[in-house]
Amino acid sequence: MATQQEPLILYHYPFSPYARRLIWYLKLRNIPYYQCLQPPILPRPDLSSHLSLNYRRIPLLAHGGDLYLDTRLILNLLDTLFPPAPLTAEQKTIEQLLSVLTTSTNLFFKAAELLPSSLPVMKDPKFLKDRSTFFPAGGEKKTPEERGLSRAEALLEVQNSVRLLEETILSDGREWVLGGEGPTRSDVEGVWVIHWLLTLPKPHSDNAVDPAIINKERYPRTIAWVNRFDQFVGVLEGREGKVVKGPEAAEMVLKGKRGGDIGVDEADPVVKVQGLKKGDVVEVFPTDSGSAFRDRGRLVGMGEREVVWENEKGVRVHAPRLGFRVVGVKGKASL
Ligand SMILES: N[C@@H](CCC(=O)N[C@@H](CS)C(=O)NCC(=O)O)C(=O)O
Repeated sequence: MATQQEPLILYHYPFSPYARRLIWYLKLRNIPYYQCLQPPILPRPDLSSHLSLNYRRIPLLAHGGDLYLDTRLILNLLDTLFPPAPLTAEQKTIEQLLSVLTTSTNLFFKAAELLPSSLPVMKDPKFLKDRSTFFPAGGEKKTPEERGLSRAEALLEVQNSVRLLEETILSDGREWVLGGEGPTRSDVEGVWVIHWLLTLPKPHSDNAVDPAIINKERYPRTIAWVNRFDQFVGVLEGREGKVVKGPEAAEMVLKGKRGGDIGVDEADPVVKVQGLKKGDVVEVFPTDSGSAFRDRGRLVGMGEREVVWENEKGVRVHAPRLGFRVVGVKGKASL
């Protein structure tokens, strides 16, 4: 692993709810970072041309010459580089289960389905075309009735996650998920999807989430917690990362110190079934969304938590194992 002193560069665009997970956490922990702002739709030459990356999802975090994909892996990296106060086993369980609830289920896709057509971006043909192949069901043509039913079911799923919080972790009236004086990673893990929908500007938030279904009379603790969190992070001024342009960011990454030497675990089931070895050419891509955007490189490391490869520009790319496929490219061994 590169050293903690290597710069962190966050590639993102501000209205990405996934990116907010990281920005809030960086600010809560007062971790210094740079930010390289990206357009909300493709192309993103700062990544595709400058760093030879095909992966299309936002956000990404560079740490020296290592590029980390996916907020699940990135939050774990930040906790390795900047260890937080130790948690009890019970607290860690809450944090991890909230992460699973919001990042490893279909909750985000359901919430995205609730984005109302009143939002300007949802009227932008370029945005709609760009996203039509991003979501798993993006290409499906639906009648207005089918769309209405599907949105109703999506609302039910979001409501279910709100009720879960109301009836479990927040049920004793605590201010923050782990108790204590302020929010922690556990709050970030739990809040971001519902915060996204409820803080859309009016009237879009009411169009997204029917106020007759999700409101402070029905879910007083959860709604108060979302508002409390929003206010807390809203005043963490002066902690914004310095903005760097793509070419400057790329130079920092390409000259950055590289880590990622975790070795290839021969006992790993995916390594074993394909007979993968260090240096083999692999293709890696996410299986839940944006799966058409695939990267190739030489395998550097593979273990139960992450896969690491080096691409043609020498960037060490890290992806989590869950939700990503690693396929050996035998016979066609050039990058
Ligand atoms: N599992 C990924 C999901 C990231 C994701 O879906 N991000 C959305 C933005 S919120 C995205 O990339 N949308 C398509 C795009 O921006 O090109 C993570 O945790 O980082």
